[in-house]
Amino acid sequence: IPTHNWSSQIVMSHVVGDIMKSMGYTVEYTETDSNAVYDMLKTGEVSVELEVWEGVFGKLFSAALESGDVVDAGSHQATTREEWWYPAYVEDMCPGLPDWEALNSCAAKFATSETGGKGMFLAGPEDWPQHHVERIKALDLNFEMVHAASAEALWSAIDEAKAEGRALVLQNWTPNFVEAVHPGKFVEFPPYQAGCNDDPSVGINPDMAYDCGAPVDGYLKKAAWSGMAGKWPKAYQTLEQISFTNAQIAEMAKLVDVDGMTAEDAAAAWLEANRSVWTPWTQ
Ligand code: TMO
Repeated sequence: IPTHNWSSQIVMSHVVGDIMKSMGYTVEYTETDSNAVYDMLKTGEVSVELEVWEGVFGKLFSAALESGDVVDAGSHQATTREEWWYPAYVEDMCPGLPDWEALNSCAAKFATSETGGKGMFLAGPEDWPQHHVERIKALDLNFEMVHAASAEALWSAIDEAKAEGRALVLQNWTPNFVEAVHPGKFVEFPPYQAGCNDDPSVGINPDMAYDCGAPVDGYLKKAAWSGMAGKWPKAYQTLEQISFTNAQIAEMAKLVDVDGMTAEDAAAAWLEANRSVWTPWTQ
């Protein structure tokens, strides 16, 4: 079971691993890049991926399915959104938000020493391929992308900006613990439509792709190595039944990012508190 660099995915991986262990399976965790994992699934080097977020990984996942070596093990109940986001007080500093067109008129307020006169967009780590640079170009935004080194660096940037009353727009997503802790909103870009990230003619810029926002009710899927169902049929059956809600996933993130638990302890606590949710999946 591969783990990545955001808390809900790590906790969920341990939750599912512990469920598989309760069924008698042997489980090993391996920390991997969240892009590379789609190739690792093709060879069975990893068996599952528990959080395939449409906005960031949809393209990689579709390509992996086409290879025939990766299968779609179904969707979680949760729907997802991964998008530029700002803490609520920023709206007073940049009237017109959450509409994206407001960003350029206040770009200077988002500027840092790193970005000169341009606004800074603080993106997540490099292995979350969301094509922000392409979008900045396609929508002619006076912004420059800077990568945060980790998810934790995104959260401390919110705390620092808040303490200093500075404008900040950064990568965020839902479900996440952030919504319970920091009031704020996603930027409303031109709505996502099929093809806008591939076909220049689709979307408001006739010459460029990526001229749209991320899906607002994206899927969250489970993926598996195509050999899993044959090798461990019962485990695969359980994987197909596993389905977490937005609230459950936000809670998994909170146990680590707010309560400071380790992923292992968070998974154990979650399983203990939610026995009636997961035991039917093992039957
Ligand atoms: C994949 N992520 C939830 C970090 O956008």
